[in-house]
Amino acid sequence: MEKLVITVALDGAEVTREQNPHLPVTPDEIAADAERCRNAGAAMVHVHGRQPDGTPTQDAAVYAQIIQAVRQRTDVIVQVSTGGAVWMTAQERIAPVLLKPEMASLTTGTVNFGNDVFMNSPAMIEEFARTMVANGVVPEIECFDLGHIDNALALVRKGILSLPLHFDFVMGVPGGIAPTVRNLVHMSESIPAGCTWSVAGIGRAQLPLAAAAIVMGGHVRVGLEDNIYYSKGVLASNEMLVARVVRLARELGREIATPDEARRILRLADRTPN
Ligand code: KMH
Ligand code: ZN
Repeated sequence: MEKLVITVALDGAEVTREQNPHLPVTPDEIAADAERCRNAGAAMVHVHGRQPDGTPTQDAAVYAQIIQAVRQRTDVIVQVSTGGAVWMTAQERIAPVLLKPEMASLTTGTVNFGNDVFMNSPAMIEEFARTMVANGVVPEIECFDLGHIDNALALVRKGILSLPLHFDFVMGVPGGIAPTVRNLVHMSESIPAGCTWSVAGIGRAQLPLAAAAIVMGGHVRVGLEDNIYYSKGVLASNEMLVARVVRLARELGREIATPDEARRILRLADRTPN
Protein backbone atom coordinates (compact mmCIF):
# COMPACT_ATOMS: atom_id res chain seq x y z
CA MET A 1 0.00 0.00 0.00
CA GLU A 2 1.17 3.56 -0.70
CA LYS A 3 1.95 5.77 2.26
CA LEU A 4 -1.05 7.62 3.68
CA VAL A 5 -1.68 11.15 2.45
CA ILE A 6 -3.33 13.21 5.18
CA THR A 7 -5.14 16.37 4.14
CA VAL A 8 -6.32 18.82 6.75
CA ALA A 9 -9.25 21.10 5.91
CA LEU A 10 -8.19 23.87 8.23
CA ASP A 11 -11.00 26.39 8.33
CA GLY A 12 -13.90 25.79 5.91
CA ALA A 13 -16.61 28.39 5.40
CA GLU A 14 -19.31 27.32 7.82
CA VAL A 15 -17.51 26.88 11.16
CA THR A 16 -17.16 29.89 13.46
CA ARG A 17 -14.74 30.83 16.22
CA GLU A 18 -17.71 30.87 18.57
CA GLN A 19 -18.20 27.18 17.84
CA ASN A 20 -14.52 26.32 18.17
CA PRO A 21 -11.88 28.79 19.43
CA HIS A 22 -9.09 26.79 17.71
CA LEU A 23 -10.38 27.80 14.24
CA PRO A 24 -7.66 29.66 12.30
CA VAL A 25 -9.00 32.75 10.50
CA THR A 26 -6.28 35.17 9.37
CA PRO A 27 -3.62 34.17 6.82
CA ASP A 28 -1.01 34.10 9.62
CA GLU A 29 -3.20 31.89 11.82
CA ILE A 30 -3.94 29.58 8.89
CA ALA A 31 -0.23 29.33 8.05
CA ALA A 32 0.76 28.68 11.67
CA ASP A 33 -1.87 25.95 11.90
CA ALA A 34 -0.66 24.49 8.58
CA GLU A 35 2.86 24.27 10.01
CA ARG A 36 1.65 22.58 13.21
CA CYS A 37 -0.36 20.09 11.16
CA ARG A 38 2.58 19.43 8.83
CA ASN A 39 4.74 18.68 11.85
CA ALA A 40 2.01 16.35 13.11
CA GLY A 41 1.86 14.47 9.76
CA ALA A 42 -0.34 16.35 7.26
CA ALA A 43 0.87 16.53 3.66
CA MET A 44 -1.81 18.84 2.28
CA VAL A 45 -3.99 21.70 3.49
CA HIS A 46 -7.39 22.58 2.04
CA VAL A 47 -8.01 26.25 2.75
CA HIS A 48 -10.85 28.76 2.58
CA GLY A 49 -10.32 32.52 2.60
CA ARG A 50 -11.67 34.50 5.53
CA GLN A 51 -12.02 38.22 6.17
CA PRO A 52 -10.41 39.38 9.44
CA ASP A 53 -13.84 39.19 11.12
CA GLY A 54 -14.17 35.54 10.05
CA THR A 55 -16.57 36.06 7.12
CA PRO A 56 -15.75 33.61 4.29
CA THR A 57 -14.35 35.21 1.16
CA GLN A 58 -12.98 34.03 -2.18
CA ASP A 59 -11.03 37.26 -2.63
CA ALA A 60 -7.85 36.34 -4.52
CA ALA A 61 -5.86 38.86 -2.48
CA VAL A 62 -6.73 37.00 0.72
CA TYR A 63 -5.82 33.65 -0.84
CA ALA A 64 -2.53 35.13 -2.08
CA GLN A 65 -1.70 36.10 1.50
CA ILE A 66 -2.61 32.64 2.75
CA ILE A 67 -0.51 30.87 0.10
CA GLN A 68 2.47 33.13 0.72
CA ALA A 69 2.24 32.76 4.51
CA VAL A 70 1.99 28.96 4.28
CA ARG A 71 4.88 28.81 1.80
CA GLN A 72 7.08 30.84 4.15
CA ARG A 73 6.53 28.37 6.98
CA THR A 74 6.19 24.92 5.48
CA ASP A 75 6.17 22.67 2.41
CA VAL A 76 2.61 21.28 2.47
CA ILE A 77 0.56 21.05 -0.72
CA VAL A 78 -1.84 23.99 -0.73
CA GLN A 79 -5.28 23.25 -2.10
CA VAL A 80 -7.59 26.26 -2.43
CA SER A 81 -11.35 25.93 -2.24
CA THR A 82 -13.58 26.68 -5.21
CA GLY A 83 -16.58 25.66 -3.12
CA GLY A 84 -16.46 28.82 -1.05
CA ALA A 85 -19.80 29.27 0.71
CA VAL A 86 -23.28 28.42 -0.59
CA TRP A 87 -24.23 32.06 -1.22
CA MET A 88 -21.25 32.91 -3.44
CA THR A 89 -21.37 33.35 -7.22
CA ALA A 90 -19.41 31.13 -9.61
CA GLN A 91 -17.25 34.10 -10.57
CA GLU A 92 -16.29 34.70 -6.95
CA ARG A 93 -15.63 31.04 -6.27
CA ILE A 94 -13.18 30.47 -9.12
CA ALA A 95 -11.03 33.55 -8.34
CA PRO A 96 -8.27 31.82 -6.28
CA VAL A 97 -7.51 29.39 -9.13
CA LEU A 98 -6.05 32.28 -11.13
CA LEU A 99 -3.24 32.43 -8.54
CA LYS A 100 -2.08 29.03 -9.86
CA PRO A 101 -1.99 27.14 -6.55
CA GLU A 102 -0.86 23.50 -6.66
CA MET A 103 -4.39 22.17 -6.26
CA ALA A 104 -8.01 23.32 -6.05
CA SER A 105 -11.19 21.56 -5.03
CA LEU A 106 -13.73 20.88 -7.79
CA THR A 107 -17.18 19.71 -6.73
CA THR A 108 -18.79 17.87 -9.61
CA GLY A 109 -22.47 18.16 -8.80
CA THR A 110 -25.15 20.11 -6.98
CA VAL A 111 -26.12 18.84 -3.55
CA ASN A 112 -28.47 19.86 -0.79
CA PHE A 113 -26.34 21.22 2.03
CA GLY A 114 -28.34 21.21 5.24
CA ASN A 115 -31.12 23.68 4.53
CA ASP A 116 -29.16 25.25 1.68
CA VAL A 117 -28.19 24.19 -1.83
CA PHE A 118 -24.53 23.91 -2.84
CA MET A 119 -24.92 24.80 -6.51
CA ASN A 120 -22.61 23.25 -9.09
CA SER A 121 -24.40 23.33 -12.44
CA PRO A 122 -22.96 21.45 -15.43
CA ALA A 123 -21.84 24.76 -16.99
CA MET A 124 -20.10 25.85 -13.76
CA ILE A 125 -18.31 22.55 -13.32
CA GLU A 126 -17.08 22.63 -16.90
CA GLU A 127 -15.90 26.22 -16.61
CA PHE A 128 -14.13 25.56 -13.29
CA ALA A 129 -12.41 22.48 -14.74
CA ARG A 130 -11.28 24.33 -17.86
CA THR A 131 -9.94 27.21 -15.75
CA MET A 132 -7.98 24.79 -13.56
CA VAL A 133 -6.44 23.05 -16.56
CA ALA A 134 -5.61 26.38 -18.23
CA ASN A 135 -3.81 27.52 -15.07
CA GLY A 136 -1.97 24.25 -14.43
CA VAL A 137 -3.93 23.61 -11.24
CA VAL A 138 -4.62 19.99 -10.28
CA PRO A 139 -8.25 19.45 -9.27
CA GLU A 140 -9.32 17.36 -6.31
CA ILE A 141 -12.71 16.03 -7.35
CA GLU A 142 -15.07 16.55 -4.40
CA CYS A 143 -17.91 14.04 -4.47
CA PHE A 144 -20.73 14.64 -2.02
CA ASP A 145 -22.75 11.89 -3.69
CA LEU A 146 -22.20 8.91 -5.95
CA GLY A 147 -23.35 10.62 -9.16
CA HIS A 148 -20.65 13.25 -8.74
CA ILE A 149 -18.12 10.59 -9.76
CA ASP A 150 -20.00 10.03 -13.03
CA ASN A 151 -20.11 13.78 -13.66
CA ALA A 152 -16.32 13.96 -13.28
CA LEU A 153 -15.86 11.04 -15.66
CA ALA A 154 -18.09 12.83 -18.18
CA LEU A 155 -15.55 15.68 -18.14
CA VAL A 156 -12.86 13.12 -18.96
CA ARG A 157 -14.93 11.77 -21.86
CA LYS A 158 -15.31 15.34 -23.16
CA GLY A 159 -11.53 15.77 -23.06
CA ILE A 160 -11.65 18.55 -20.45
CA LEU A 161 -10.01 16.56 -17.64
CA SER A 162 -7.67 13.61 -17.97
CA LEU A 163 -7.07 10.47 -15.96
CA PRO A 164 -5.83 9.68 -13.41
CA LEU A 165 -7.89 11.94 -11.16
CA HIS A 166 -7.71 12.42 -7.42
CA PHE A 167 -11.10 12.16 -5.70
CA ASP A 168 -12.25 13.21 -2.24
CA PHE A 169 -15.44 11.57 -1.01
CA VAL A 170 -17.21 13.99 1.33
CA MET A 171 -19.61 11.81 3.26
CA GLY A 172 -22.25 12.77 5.79
CA VAL A 173 -23.33 16.26 4.71
CA PRO A 174 -27.09 16.41 5.34
CA GLY A 175 -28.37 16.12 1.75
CA GLY A 176 -25.38 14.13 0.49
CA ILE A 177 -24.35 10.50 0.68
CA ALA A 178 -24.59 8.82 4.09
CA PRO A 179 -21.25 8.18 5.82
CA THR A 180 -21.26 4.40 5.91
CA VAL A 181 -18.42 2.02 5.18
CA ARG A 182 -20.65 0.27 2.65
CA ASN A 183 -21.07 3.54 0.75
CA LEU A 184 -17.33 4.20 0.99
CA VAL A 185 -16.59 0.81 -0.56
CA HIS A 186 -19.07 1.57 -3.35
CA MET A 187 -17.60 5.03 -3.98
CA SER A 188 -14.01 3.79 -4.01
CA GLU A 189 -14.89 0.95 -6.39
CA SER A 190 -16.68 3.36 -8.75
CA ILE A 191 -13.58 5.29 -9.83
CA PRO A 192 -11.28 4.17 -12.65
CA ALA A 193 -8.18 2.10 -11.87
CA GLY A 194 -5.15 4.28 -11.27
CA CYS A 195 -7.12 7.11 -9.67
CA THR A 196 -6.48 8.01 -6.03
CA TRP A 197 -9.06 8.85 -3.37
CA SER A 198 -9.45 10.23 0.11
CA VAL A 199 -12.43 10.41 2.42
CA ALA A 200 -13.72 13.33 4.47
CA GLY A 201 -16.28 12.10 6.97
CA ILE A 202 -18.48 14.82 8.42
CA GLY A 203 -18.86 15.19 12.18
CA ARG A 204 -18.61 11.99 14.13
CA ALA A 205 -18.21 10.02 10.89
CA GLN A 206 -14.74 11.49 10.46
CA LEU A 207 -12.90 9.00 12.65
CA PRO A 208 -14.50 5.70 11.56
CA LEU A 209 -14.26 6.58 7.87
CA ALA A 210 -10.62 7.61 8.33
CA ALA A 211 -9.95 4.24 9.93
CA ALA A 212 -11.68 2.48 7.03
CA ALA A 213 -9.66 4.43 4.44
CA ILE A 214 -6.40 3.59 6.18
CA VAL A 215 -7.01 -0.14 5.85
CA MET A 216 -8.61 0.12 2.39
CA GLY A 217 -5.61 1.88 0.85
CA GLY A 218 -7.31 5.25 0.44
CA HIS A 219 -6.23 8.56 1.92
CA VAL A 220 -7.74 10.70 4.65
CA ARG A 221 -9.03 14.23 5.14
CA VAL A 222 -9.65 15.56 8.63
CA GLY A 223 -10.00 19.09 9.99
CA LEU A 224 -12.28 21.64 11.53
CA GLU A 225 -14.06 22.31 8.21
CA ASP A 226 -15.68 18.89 8.54
CA ASN A 227 -15.70 18.18 12.26
CA ILE A 228 -15.15 20.42 15.28
CA TYR A 229 -15.06 17.71 17.97
CA TYR A 230 -12.31 15.38 19.08
CA SER A 231 -14.76 13.24 21.01
CA LYS A 232 -18.23 13.80 22.43
CA GLY A 233 -18.25 17.27 24.03
CA VAL A 234 -14.48 17.80 23.54
CA LEU A 235 -13.51 20.43 20.98
CA ALA A 236 -10.70 19.53 18.59
CA SER A 237 -7.85 21.48 17.07
CA ASN A 238 -6.67 20.65 13.55
CA GLU A 239 -3.38 19.39 14.97
CA MET A 240 -5.17 17.01 17.36
CA LEU A 241 -7.21 15.54 14.49
CA VAL A 242 -4.12 15.01 12.32
CA ALA A 243 -2.10 13.52 15.19
CA ARG A 244 -4.86 11.01 15.93
CA VAL A 245 -4.95 9.76 12.33
CA VAL A 246 -1.16 9.42 12.38
CA ARG A 247 -1.32 7.28 15.54
CA LEU A 248 -4.11 5.19 14.09
CA ALA A 249 -2.26 4.62 10.80
CA ARG A 250 0.95 3.63 12.58
CA GLU A 251 -0.93 1.15 14.76
CA LEU A 252 -2.42 -0.30 11.58
CA GLY A 253 0.96 -0.51 9.85
CA ARG A 254 0.47 2.29 7.32
CA GLU A 255 3.25 4.84 6.95
CA ILE A 256 2.60 8.56 6.59
CA ALA A 257 3.50 10.47 3.40
CA THR A 258 5.53 13.67 3.56
CA PRO A 259 4.33 16.48 1.27
CA ASP A 260 6.86 15.50 -1.43
CA GLU A 261 5.86 11.85 -1.16
CA ALA A 262 2.23 12.96 -1.47
CA ARG A 263 3.09 14.95 -4.60
CA ARG A 264 4.45 11.72 -6.09
CA ILE A 265 1.57 9.53 -4.89
CA LEU A 266 -0.98 11.98 -6.30
CA ARG A 267 1.18 12.43 -9.41
CA LEU A 268 0.88 16.20 -9.25
CA ALA A 269 3.81 16.80 -11.60
CA ASP A 270 2.35 14.50 -14.31
CA ARG A 271 -0.96 16.31 -14.14
CA THR A 272 0.42 19.83 -14.34
CA PRO A 273 1.19 21.00 -17.89
CA ASN A 274 3.16 24.15 -16.98
N1 KMH B 1 -18.49 25.30 1.90
C1 KMH B 1 -19.19 24.35 1.13
C2 KMH B 1 -20.46 24.93 0.61
C3 KMH B 1 -15.05 23.04 -1.23
O1 KMH B 1 -14.33 23.67 -0.45
O2 KMH B 1 -14.68 22.80 -2.36
C4 KMH B 1 -18.41 23.80 0.00
C5 KMH B 1 -17.04 23.38 0.24
C6 KMH B 1 -16.41 22.60 -0.82
O3 KMH B 1 -16.42 23.67 1.25
ZN1 ZN C 1 -13.89 23.33 1.62
